Amino acid sequence: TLHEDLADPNALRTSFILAMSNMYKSEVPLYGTLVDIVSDVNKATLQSSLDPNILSMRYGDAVGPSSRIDIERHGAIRLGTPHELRTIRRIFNIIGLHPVGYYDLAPAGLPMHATCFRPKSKSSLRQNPFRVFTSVLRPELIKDAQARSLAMELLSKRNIFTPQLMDLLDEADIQSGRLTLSQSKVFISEAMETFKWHGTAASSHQDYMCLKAEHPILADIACFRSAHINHLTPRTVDIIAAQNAMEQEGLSVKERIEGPPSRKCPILLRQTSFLAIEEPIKFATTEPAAALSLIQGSHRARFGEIEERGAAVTPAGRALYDTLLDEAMAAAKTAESISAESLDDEVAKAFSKYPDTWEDMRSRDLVYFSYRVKQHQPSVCRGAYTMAQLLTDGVVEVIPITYEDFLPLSAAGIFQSNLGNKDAQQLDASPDVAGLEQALGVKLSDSDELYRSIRDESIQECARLLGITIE
Ligand code: OOG
Ligand code: NI
Repeated sequence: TLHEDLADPNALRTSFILAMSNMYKSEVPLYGTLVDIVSDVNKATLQSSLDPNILSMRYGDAVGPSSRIDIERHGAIRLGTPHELRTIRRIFNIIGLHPVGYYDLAPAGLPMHATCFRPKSKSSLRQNPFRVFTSVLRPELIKDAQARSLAMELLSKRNIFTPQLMDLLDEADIQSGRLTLSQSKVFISEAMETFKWHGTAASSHQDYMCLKAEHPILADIACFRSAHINHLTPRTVDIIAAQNAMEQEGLSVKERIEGPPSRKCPILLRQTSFLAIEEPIKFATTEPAAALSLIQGSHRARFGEIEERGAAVTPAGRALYDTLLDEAMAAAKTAESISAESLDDEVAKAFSKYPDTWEDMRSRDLVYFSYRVKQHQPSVCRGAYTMAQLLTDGVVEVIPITYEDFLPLSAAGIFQSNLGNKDAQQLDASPDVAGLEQALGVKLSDSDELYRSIRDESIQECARLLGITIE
């Protein structure tokens, strides 16, 4: 029957990211350099740290026989319309990626909002945690009416999906969201058309310049024939070592590392990037003298990025993170601007108030942990226990749950440093979760619920294995 040869979304995700990685490497050769640097740093770091316990606490899923780190990437795409977003959702569903969380980009001066497409379950995350930061234009936030209608007109004319791809999406709809193995091969190559770089623009040079003058992001979205993958980010276990290695290779690295400061117990996400590259692009021109010809221009949007992932934090842990980061920003702010060095100093100072041992963070419920029964645990009698008791008695051990999402402030910093407009004005707009969900055609998942259920399931599993109740 049909269902016998439906492709597994997790396996398909791996083929998909390999295809994307190869394509991006050929488009942006520096990405290949970056992947090599990160892979060398990861190997050296994981081999030099001796204590396997410290390793697995510090790097979580990145270590051990089923390590996912070599394959782990995140990408970013910027979309123009609700229809594009909904179609992207249908594509990603086939490779097991689902929209999680809402990111408001208006405070960063961008007329956009975003979600993270990623796997949701523990087992699919373990197999391949590929995620894509997917932003979409909110035209109502474009101030200039002429630029707004130009962007809308260009977007209404473009089609970033091939007809074969659209057919396969319809097929998947009647096969419970899956494709057969032979359909999958076509699917991957057709999907790459949506994400690859097309050498000719979808607009004239004049229109490009007009949108760029209003906001560089508008030109990047509306003037192209595809949702070109903006960057593909490998995960490093030591971002400082990787950053140093990038500098040694002569890459012009962004001024500072975004996110929390360096810590004994890493939390959330630290990121840095090298600056966007200038890429040649041909534009149609509307000038009569040059009728029907193409003129050579260039575009700067795509860049290389690396990230170091730590533990996922609870709402309390996140509130403390936000408060301390705000405190540091306020302290570092002089009349005109914030310098990278003074911000780093202030962040380090402010974060001395963030507990930095796993046990402190666990007892104050700042971080999500998963629990497991120790290999050689003392035997326990039936009955009811508290988790604290089981930990003290050495029956159960904890491992921090890796943060699988993004940080909007870091995203804003990354966006801005690469668009070259540092002094972006905040847009005065409220978030529009309902609008994003309507465009997607599904509800957004809540990342806290996902982390909580991974934690709670691990506790139930401990209780089951030990034959006890845990309260
Ligand atoms: C997305 C920037 C966000 C990250 O790692 O925070 C991002 C973009 O530049 O389109 O990728
Ligand atoms: Ni990124």
